[in-house]
Amino acid sequence: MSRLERITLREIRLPLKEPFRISSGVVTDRRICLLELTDVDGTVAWSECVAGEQPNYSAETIDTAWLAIEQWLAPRVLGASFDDPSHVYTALDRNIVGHNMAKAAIEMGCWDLVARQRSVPLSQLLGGTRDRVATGISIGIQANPAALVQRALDAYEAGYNKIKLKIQPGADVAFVRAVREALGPDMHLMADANSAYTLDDADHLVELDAFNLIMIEQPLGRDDVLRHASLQRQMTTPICLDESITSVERAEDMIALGSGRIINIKPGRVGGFAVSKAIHDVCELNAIPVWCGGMLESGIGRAHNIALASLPNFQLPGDLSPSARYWERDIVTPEWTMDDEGMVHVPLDRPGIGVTVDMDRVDDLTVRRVELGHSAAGIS
Ligand code: OSB
Ligand code: MG
Repeated sequence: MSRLERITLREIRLPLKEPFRISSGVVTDRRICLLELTDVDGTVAWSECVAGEQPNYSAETIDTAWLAIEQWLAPRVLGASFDDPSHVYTALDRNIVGHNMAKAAIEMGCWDLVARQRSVPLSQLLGGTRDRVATGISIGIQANPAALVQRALDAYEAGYNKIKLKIQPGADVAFVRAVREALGPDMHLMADANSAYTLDDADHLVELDAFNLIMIEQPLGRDDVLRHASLQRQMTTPICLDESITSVERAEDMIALGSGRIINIKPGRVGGFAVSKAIHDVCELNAIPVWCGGMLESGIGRAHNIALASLPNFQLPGDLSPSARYWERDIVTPEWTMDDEGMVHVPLDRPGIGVTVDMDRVDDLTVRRVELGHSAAGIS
């Protein structure tokens, strides 16, 4: 990889078409941190930091990530050149605890940069084997079962290959039952609790076994694997872990303990593509299917997710909905769409992430910007 000269950090504000509610909070307007990475030859790459507005999904927020990137992480890579993008994570992780989403933003930007330097699509650089990825939708918590059924019917009509329903105590069994009855037995349905339950709720959660869900995502604590193993022994529905899997080691723990049978890989949550690939590989060896989760990304983060989801063990539809599901207008061209089989196409005809950043739109939406250089370049 040629030397990295500059990282421009930007915060943009992007309003969601409608608020997105999970058990731990609601998002109305996304505050998104974008990274523009420039190498010594003037090649430009992009990435997105998926940290949220509030520390309700993980400890990180856009503000902590901004600080971590500016103060500790960017100086590790600026002015450096790596033999291979898979080495960047190691450099970022040494003696810096946590901040996975901040690390991932830099690391994934370096993968895009190398893909562009080598003139290959990001999917190819990562080892992707698919040219289309099955698309699912994640539907936020609604006020009542009827409202949720309406959303689910709309998603079914739109052609999604999987429908994920956010649940929480008080909005679970009756809500899931109503959707299953409305959509029939064949639709791939799942529920995501975002850690809203404890093991004391096991008998209640077992009631969800009646609805033939393809999985239940993260019912228990965000850092737990032990109690999930106990719950999995009590439920027939496969458990999928999201929040709990922050490293390859946690994926190995899940497999060894039987805490779940599926993993949702979000590259931001685990520190980037190198760790995502390692988790993908360890799961493949152990016959654990994975799928790519989402964090309400703009078209830039979505491009990275889609490239990752083109790897072979991404066997289940990802939370990779088209741009129009989230935004009035995305910040990339072309916008992300799905075909009439509910598949998103992996851009294989262009180097890097495969979409163009709409700079006018980004400039319009930018509320904060900082340029990070290295001392040899005189702008540190
Ligand atoms: O748990 O998967 C989750 C969004 C924000 C925080 C956590 C989650 C989600 C989603 C969104 O489910 C999926 C998407 O980006 O469409
Ligand atoms: Mg989840």
